[in-house]
Amino acid sequence: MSEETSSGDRRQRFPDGFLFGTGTSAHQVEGAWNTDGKGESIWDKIVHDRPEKVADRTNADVACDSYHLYKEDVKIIKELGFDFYRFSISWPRVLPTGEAHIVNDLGVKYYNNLIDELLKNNIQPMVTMYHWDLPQRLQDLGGWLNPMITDFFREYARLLFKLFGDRVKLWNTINEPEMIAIGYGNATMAPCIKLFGYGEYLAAHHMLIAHAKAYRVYDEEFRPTQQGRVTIALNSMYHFPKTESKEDLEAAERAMQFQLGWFADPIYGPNGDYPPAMREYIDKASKKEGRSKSVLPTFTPEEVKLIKGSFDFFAFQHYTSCQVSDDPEGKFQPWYTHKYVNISFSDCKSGKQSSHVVWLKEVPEGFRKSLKWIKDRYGNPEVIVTECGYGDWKEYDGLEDDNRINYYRTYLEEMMEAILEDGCDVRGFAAWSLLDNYEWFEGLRSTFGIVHVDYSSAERKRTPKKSAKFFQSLIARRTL
Ligand code: PNW
Repeated sequence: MSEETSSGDRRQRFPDGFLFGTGTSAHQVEGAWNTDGKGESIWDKIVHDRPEKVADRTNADVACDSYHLYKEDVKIIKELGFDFYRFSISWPRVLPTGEAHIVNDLGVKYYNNLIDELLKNNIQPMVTMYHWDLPQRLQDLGGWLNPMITDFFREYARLLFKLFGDRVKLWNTINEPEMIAIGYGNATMAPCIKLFGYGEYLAAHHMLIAHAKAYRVYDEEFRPTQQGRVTIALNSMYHFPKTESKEDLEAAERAMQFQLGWFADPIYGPNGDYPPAMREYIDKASKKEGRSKSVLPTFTPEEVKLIKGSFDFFAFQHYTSCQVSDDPEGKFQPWYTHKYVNISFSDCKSGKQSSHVVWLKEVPEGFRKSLKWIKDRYGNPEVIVTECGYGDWKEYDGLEDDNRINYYRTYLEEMMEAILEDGCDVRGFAAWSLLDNYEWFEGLRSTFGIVHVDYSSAERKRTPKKSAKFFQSLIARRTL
């Protein structure tokens, strides 16, 4: 066999033990929004009160109806051959008021059924505790701005470990804290609070502490007997510099620190603290704004100890990349608080835009570079890619979803390069999403599923797309 062939083969075969999964989240698929004692979440409330915020004015009252049809979902996951299923637990379904002293037994029963059904079919559950659907009552108490939330979350986490930890061995505490924080800054996500340049930092601060408290509860009370693994799920784009100038290179690195480093540095970094670029630029901006104190909070020494190292692996979520140039003036740009950067999606180097979802440029090499960034910055932690996927407006998506297949193929190729050439320790990959589900303020307009859901049928008929078959054969052969 020639060398070229053997390296070619090597490149295409996934490492032994590599795990393939697929994911959904509670609000996006379950429906049954007020069934069997479930409490109201902030997403239930906002789309009911302000339907004009949703692209097609739909809500998730029924969604994919997975609350009733979960057995069908499991059957499809099994048929496609996935090793694990990443789903989230709706906090208000288990604890209608958010506080742990009032448990909704029927909600607990639903998740017990789902977990048991998965295990019966040899599919490992990976559970996200919080995928954005905060109990509305906790929001009324201030949500993630109120420091009390860190204890509410710890008690919720403790209950989940106690109820499900005998069978669930992979846990994500919080899904994409950056996206949640944005809901307290520029209001593009529930709870849609406009405290731009302040609220997002405070919400993020409490999420980091809440995550760490949950992690420590596991360490102290459950790990010895349950032996599972716990982490937080962090999203990031890759930020390419616009030019090779020193300023743009620094701006691109700064933007990585501001997005991924915001949450990853305190947990995975050596100091248990926010990244240096955030400290420097936010402190500087706060001064410029005339404040006596920075809007970026500081951790106490006890909090540093709590947060630093609160992970068992790195759960990474990636979709797209962007292009960054330096902005010395730091002009106002929603999303990019205090970064002093200009960000552009449309200009991103080699990216291809086949999707109508504006932020979803296909830049597969950005995936490889992100994984390398994680390796270099955090000492090559074990990574599971917990979300990556392709969506389009539903009229352009369909059962013959070649664009989605191309996206997955090229992204997975780059992931293999990261593993084999760059030495990144990537152990798993979860396709987002199993189903065409409720896409937050996009409503049902854009679809990310590898399985089509027919919203005109009461039974929400599920039909695997071509991309589902792509995964089926990929998983069967463990080869690209
Ligand atoms: C994910 N980006 O968020 C969410 O976790 C899912 O619930 C959602 O359905 C999915 O996106 C598709 O929109 C993202 O930076 C966060 O490119 C960040 C990015 C993309 C998606």
